[in-house]
Amino acid sequence: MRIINARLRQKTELYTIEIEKGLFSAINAQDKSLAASEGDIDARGQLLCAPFVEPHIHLDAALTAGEPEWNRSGTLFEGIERWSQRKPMLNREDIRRRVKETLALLIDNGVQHIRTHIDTTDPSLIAMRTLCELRDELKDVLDIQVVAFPQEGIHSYPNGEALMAQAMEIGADVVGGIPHFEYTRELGEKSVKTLIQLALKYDRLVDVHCDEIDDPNSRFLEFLAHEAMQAGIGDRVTASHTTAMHSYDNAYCSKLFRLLKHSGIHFVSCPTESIHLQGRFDSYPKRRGLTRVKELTAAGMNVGLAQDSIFDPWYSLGNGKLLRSLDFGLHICQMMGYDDFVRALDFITDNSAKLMQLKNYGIVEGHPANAILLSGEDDYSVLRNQGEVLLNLRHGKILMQRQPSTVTQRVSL
Ligand code: 17E
Ligand code: FE2
Repeated sequence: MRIINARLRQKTELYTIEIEKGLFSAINAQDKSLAASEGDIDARGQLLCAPFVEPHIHLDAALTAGEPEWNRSGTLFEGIERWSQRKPMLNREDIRRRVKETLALLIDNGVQHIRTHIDTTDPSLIAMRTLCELRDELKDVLDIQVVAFPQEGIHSYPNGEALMAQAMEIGADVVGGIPHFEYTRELGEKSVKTLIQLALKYDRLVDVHCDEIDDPNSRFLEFLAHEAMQAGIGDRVTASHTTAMHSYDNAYCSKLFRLLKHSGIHFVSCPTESIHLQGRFDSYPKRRGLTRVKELTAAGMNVGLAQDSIFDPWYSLGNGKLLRSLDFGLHICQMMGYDDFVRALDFITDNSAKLMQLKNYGIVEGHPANAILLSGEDDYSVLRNQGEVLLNLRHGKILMQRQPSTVTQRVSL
């Protein structure tokens, strides 16, 4: 199998890409005299890119907005309350149906690698069991990392710590946490210690909802980074949201960045979610509440962008399009320069692949033949036109193909 007339990121010439036994077997600048042959996929000069990576999404809650009640205040805290009303109604079939429907949206939008936070503050752990089951069942179609996420706290929820350990036994890939939501600062710190211990014991990655609040005094990030550094696992740790960093004093932030850099931890920001949930206790001016994506990136740290929610108690829009999250993120963080645009897709591809520690990611000879074809020639044009995903290819097989939309009629000008 062969893909011809493909453009690759950061390259100007056209490429021919050969696929054998599900792997990229040859990637070469295209000979001008090349003639198409039967069975070729003709990329028509469009961008062939590594699949999009969704490093932070709550699949257990997806498609439950309004059940049984809508989040009317638009705060994170009301979202947690609404979700706790929905939790007792969870069952395997309900979860499987919603998760599959959401995964279909993600596949249609070019995603093949997903990290999902699954709530462990449920004595039945039904969502955890069901997601681990689906992860294994669907491994030929998607890579899914399941995070054991204690939505109502590790030390502020009955048996919270035991439930986390149980989730690790069931097979969670990543240890989560929510220190800013624990009852006290002390319990928040204790929860970070506990989750790092769990990660060491079970040899898992870490991804913490950290300081998702506008409180400038919420400083669990420094604690997490330090604990990760002390344990020697900084590269295996991600701090998600860190929205309080938006409100930190610049002097404190400057000192904090030194530690963050030394620790080697990664970051995830969820632009649509944070612009919606944060700043809710402000009148005017209203804080944007996104973490400092621009400054973290400029300081050489790794940040991925994510959707967080699709039609759930926290966020009642969302459609699987990471290009939309990217668009919002660049605007809100004022990353609107030429240099930002020409590498923009890093935020929804390589950066997130790195924090998820994906192996063999990228269009490289010998790697699994996983790629998407985007309408647009490069990062800039795909971003500007919110390019469509025309093809989603995994191990050389087509997961999804779409006819590009075309205007069929236009007034003469
Ligand atoms: N739970 C949470 O604590 N924060 C979020 N942004 C979502 C769920 C979506
Ligand atoms: Fe989240």
